[in-house]
Amino acid sequence: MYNPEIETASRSEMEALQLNRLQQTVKRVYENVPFYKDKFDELGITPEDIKSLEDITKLPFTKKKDLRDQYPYGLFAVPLEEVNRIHGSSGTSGKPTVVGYTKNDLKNWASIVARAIVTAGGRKSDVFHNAYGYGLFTGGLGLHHGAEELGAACVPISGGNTERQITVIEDFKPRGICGTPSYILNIVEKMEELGLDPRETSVEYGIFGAEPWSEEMRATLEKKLNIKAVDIYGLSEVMGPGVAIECHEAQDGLHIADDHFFVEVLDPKTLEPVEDGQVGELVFTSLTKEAFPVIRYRTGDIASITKDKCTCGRTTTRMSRLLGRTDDMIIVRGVNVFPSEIERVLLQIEGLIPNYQIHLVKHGSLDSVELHVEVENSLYQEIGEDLKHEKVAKLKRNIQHQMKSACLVTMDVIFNKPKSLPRSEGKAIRIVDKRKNEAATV
Ligand code: DLL
Repeated sequence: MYNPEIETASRSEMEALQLNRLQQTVKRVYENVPFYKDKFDELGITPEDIKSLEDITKLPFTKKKDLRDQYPYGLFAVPLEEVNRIHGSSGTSGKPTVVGYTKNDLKNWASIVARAIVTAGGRKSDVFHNAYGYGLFTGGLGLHHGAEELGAACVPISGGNTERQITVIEDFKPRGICGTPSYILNIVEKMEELGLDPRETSVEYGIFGAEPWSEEMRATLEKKLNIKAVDIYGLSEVMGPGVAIECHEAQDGLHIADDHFFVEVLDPKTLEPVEDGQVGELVFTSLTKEAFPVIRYRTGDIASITKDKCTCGRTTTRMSRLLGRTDDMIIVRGVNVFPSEIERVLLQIEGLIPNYQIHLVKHGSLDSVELHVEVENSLYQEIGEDLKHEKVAKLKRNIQHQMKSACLVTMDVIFNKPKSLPRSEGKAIRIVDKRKNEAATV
């Protein structure tokens, strides 16, 4: 473990640390961010009212809209002179949401990510191939400074230029790799196309996240690359990558860095807490951030948590793989469908390439779902352009049947040639909402 004292602390030790840091954070925002001061005043509370961790429920929520309204610097709790780095996340609506870090914040973030890399099975001696995009997005620089803090040799290749990625992997011999699961799969496909065996590379573990992915996608990546793949979670508003990560030992839930982030799981409708183990919206309060503290940030991400000790020995809170987002749930004729459920089912079906898109369309006044899938090379060679081939019809019936039993919705299936759907270099676009004529990244 990178930081055993923290990672195996007893619940009461951790809660004492969290309370102390929460009180400091609340004081910091009250004194330095007019937006929060006004909200506290409206609710008639002051920092002194936070006497226990349970008192967090007295505090107001923060939402993405608040970040947009305060664009660009309205939620910063320090003057710009003290800000050392600025990141942003690209919203669908044009302007990015802006977040900032002091020197201290960057130090903390680097050590959180160093801890995360060790949790994933990384070591100081590793060469670490970083295929997350460098830029306003927190993925590239977040993993970069974590790897460097650990003492690993970070290869800052960023996303894109896939053939070059392959040369660099072959020549630099990384033990660890990170990127979005869809982009790593894209690299794997390219290797196969070039006649290389992805199982033969030096890579032993992968740190994948920043977009929804399923257990089936994990199985695919682990098999194709002969590696251990762990899930990393984070969001720019709360810090960036490293808020939580799976351990390579158990791969059973993502360990949250409890000493820096306080998590609540709430029913997204009532905003009441749900029991541990129950699914709800993740809400995070930062505990150490100076430049951009967030109070009860509603992530829109859906998961459950457990405080049970993990078999790896860590005692930190663990969150489940994300089940979806409150805003990406597809509602088709009254039935709720999570895109991740669609992926789970699709990736188990033989004859398909693990790349797909979900198109939401309107037939008359009714919403329906079109699944755009690619047939596997061998099948394509057999059927050619004949999409009416009996084998295709059979595959279609099979997909529709399995989707109907898993998601309770009949979906149309559109077959495509191998490698004809878009490939991602970062976050994949899985849902195309043709009802509104726009693409949504989820
Ligand atoms: O995606 C930070 C990150 C970088 C995480 C690299 C992991 C690795 P944003 O661009 O602000 O930040 O997007 C955050 O992405 O609210 C989730 O909906 C989604 N997301 C992040 N990690 C995962 C994951 C980065 N492991 C938003 N599984 C979050 C599913 C994820 N979704």
